[in-house]
Amino acid sequence: SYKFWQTQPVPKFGEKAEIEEGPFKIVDLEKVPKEPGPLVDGFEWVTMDLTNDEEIKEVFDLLYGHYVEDNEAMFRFNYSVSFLRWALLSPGWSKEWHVGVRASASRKLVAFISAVPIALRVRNKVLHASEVNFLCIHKKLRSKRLAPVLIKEITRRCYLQKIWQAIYTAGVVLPTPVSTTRYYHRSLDWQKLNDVGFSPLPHGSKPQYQILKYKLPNNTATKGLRPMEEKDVDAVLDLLQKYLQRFDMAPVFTREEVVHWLLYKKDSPDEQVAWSYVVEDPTTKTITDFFSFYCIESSVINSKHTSIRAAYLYYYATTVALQPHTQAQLKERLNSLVNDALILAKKLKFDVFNALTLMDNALFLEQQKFGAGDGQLHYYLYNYKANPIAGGVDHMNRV
Ligand code: YNC
Ligand code: MG
Repeated sequence: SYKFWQTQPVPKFGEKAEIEEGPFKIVDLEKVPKEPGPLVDGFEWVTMDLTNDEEIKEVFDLLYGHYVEDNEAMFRFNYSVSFLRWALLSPGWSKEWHVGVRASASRKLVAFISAVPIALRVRNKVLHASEVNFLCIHKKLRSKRLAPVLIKEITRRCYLQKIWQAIYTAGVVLPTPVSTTRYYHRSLDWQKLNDVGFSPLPHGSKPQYQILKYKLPNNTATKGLRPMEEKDVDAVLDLLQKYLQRFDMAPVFTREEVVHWLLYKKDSPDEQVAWSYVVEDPTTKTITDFFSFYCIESSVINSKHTSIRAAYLYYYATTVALQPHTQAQLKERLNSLVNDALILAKKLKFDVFNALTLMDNALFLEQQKFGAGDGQLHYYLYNYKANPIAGGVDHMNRV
């Protein structure tokens, strides 16, 4: 098994010895094919122009019908067009990395794979890598070995831009995760989550107990908490970079990336993608903390109209972590920040708040009434040997 992956520059399962970190292979640019490999008859490669409303809508439609589902096929991610613009037109994006496959006759888009650039620190080295995401094949073309063809094509296009490493995440196990995280879910609207089959009624409980359990205050508690603004960018960048030093794997952000990922300008008043908040110390006027979350809806597959609105905890940072502190102090601070995030998300009509077992999340998941989901998220590096990142609690969020 792993007929494709065993041919790729990724670690084999079970290679556990302490290794020197670095690329598996050095690629000779001269030997990188100038043209895409062949596709099965009747299909052709296309480079998508995602600045074009019609073309991004085609990617949206493909993902809407065919992207990631949960294990029981009850829910399917429904990334909005705004979200796709945010995720795929990020600083340094390149059109060549938005790769589609069309049926030659009908022109229908039947498969997609993408990458965006990322400066990624793995321990003490910074990789100029790509982040591969939104690999999707139409359900009628599954199990025909098209995925390896798409992966080889995005690899070729990365190599042509002298990008020799990549990071990607997947729910499936492939050779070999550098880290594994688990999804945790915190109900905001328990009744709705129960109605759609997401949250079963625990044995021996009653709906009214569940509703009471997840009840939140009407107002946030942290003094000086307010939405992040453009004027906060330098302070947030500084705080975030220092905070991310705590972890073995994390992106290295530029100012422009902080503006993009945390303050993304919405296209329309009703389609905001990410929400970011700062805590400004009322006396010193300095930014002491920030947190952010983004929105992905999921379609309820057996229901025409229902979708779940999920907030995903994104980056956050607190000065408590940067000063001498006890675990208890950090825990207390993160719990108040995340409790406020839950309150804000509830006001924004989210049904559930999701977080992974990474960064310092283990310090608040239980106290904030998150429950372990059945999904895992595995992190992978392409063409980079790295020792496993322990615990899966100490690195970055990806969208
Ligand atoms: C997956 N998610 O193991 P072996 S995540 C990578 N990521 O290969 P076929 C995957 N590989 O085992 P199907 C994968 N899922 O024989 C499967 N595979 O070595 C491998 N689902 O291909 C699988 N989106 O075409 C096997 O399978 C081979 O028709 C089988 O297509 C798979 O975006 C898929 O989950 C996932 O649309 C496209 O099922 C399809 O089933 C589908 O016969 C729903 O493929 C949507 C879904 C995946 C979301 C994601 C990250 C993708 C990362 C790809 C790897 C990037 C490597 C770095 C490249 C740049 C390098 C530089 C520089
Ligand atoms: Mg296939």
